[in-house]
Amino acid sequence: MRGLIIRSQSSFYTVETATGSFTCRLRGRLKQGKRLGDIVAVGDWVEITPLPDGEGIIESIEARQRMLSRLAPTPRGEYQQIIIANPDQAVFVFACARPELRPGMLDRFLVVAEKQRVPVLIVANKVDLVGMPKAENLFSHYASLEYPLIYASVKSGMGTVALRNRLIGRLSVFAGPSGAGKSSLLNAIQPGLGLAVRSVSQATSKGRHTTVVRELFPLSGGGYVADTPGLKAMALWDILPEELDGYFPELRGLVDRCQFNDCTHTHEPGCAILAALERGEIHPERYASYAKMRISGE
Ligand SMILES: Nc1nc2c(ncn2[C@@H]2O[C@H](COP(=O)(O)OP(=O)(O)OP(=O)(O)O)[C@@H](O)[C@H]2O)c(=O)[nH]1
Ligand SMILES: [Mg+2]
Ligand SMILES: [Zn+2]
Repeated sequence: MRGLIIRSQSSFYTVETATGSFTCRLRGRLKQGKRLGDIVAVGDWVEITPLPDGEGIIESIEARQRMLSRLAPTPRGEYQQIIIANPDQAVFVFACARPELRPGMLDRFLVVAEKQRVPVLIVANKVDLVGMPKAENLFSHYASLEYPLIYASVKSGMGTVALRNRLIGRLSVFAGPSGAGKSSLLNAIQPGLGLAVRSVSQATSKGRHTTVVRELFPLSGGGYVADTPGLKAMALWDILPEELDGYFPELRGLVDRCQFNDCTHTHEPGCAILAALERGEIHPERYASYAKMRISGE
């Protein structure tokens, strides 16, 4: 029987199938051998053998389409921790004000999503606090990079229908600074949902090693949402300095035109990116984010 892992708690997994949900453990042989990463995670599709009393055994795990993961250094080598398996999109919620937008933080999130090949949706929330012209001033260049962008206000109701439509039928992982309005948006979409997510993220933030998603919340129209515990998941940094330009959509098409093939695009002569910046073809704040990450190497 095929099912989706919607919750994990120590070595128990809740698997949702066409005929209900089962509390499952992993078949012993899946745990054998040298392990350099998580075997299974929330968001994985698995094959189970049902047992009486709503229990079951996970027999096999389907290949993942994609995942958010991090490499954690251990004495035995790098361990791949899976934050969530098979997300259809990462929804980055940032406020126009309260808290003030930190573009560098959004750019870091976008780089991580690009690296992990997870499609992105940006939500610019709290438009009511600043008005549309200011909101567009802050966010519109992300839309020109072809990131889908929704302007929203929980207060006025702006954008909540559009957001709901983008969530239905998909597995979405939410992230963003505390106070940006993730829980409020989820409540606007489905009453009680934000509260459910919030109580879990508050509970897990007390734990020490809780960077992974523990639970998917179903949407009444189909699909699931997950909250990332705090910002830890998106602050992960396994990116090599020389690959960074590939994770900026507006830079990656230009690098072939730089004079030096090891160009860092920070000071070199004949740099196509610096020239494009000079011509006003690259947003200065985006370039500043790139340069900061490139120079600090994190
Ligand atoms: N003015 C205004 N306030 C909002 C809006 N959306 C949320 N808020 C308020 O912002 C505060 C924080 O909202 P939350 O939904 O708890 O933010 P969060 O992103 O879930 O924060 P964490 O759970 O801490 O990560 C609350 O007081 C909300 O009422 C909005 O569109 N406009
Ligand atoms: Mg919240
Ligand atoms: Zn260059």
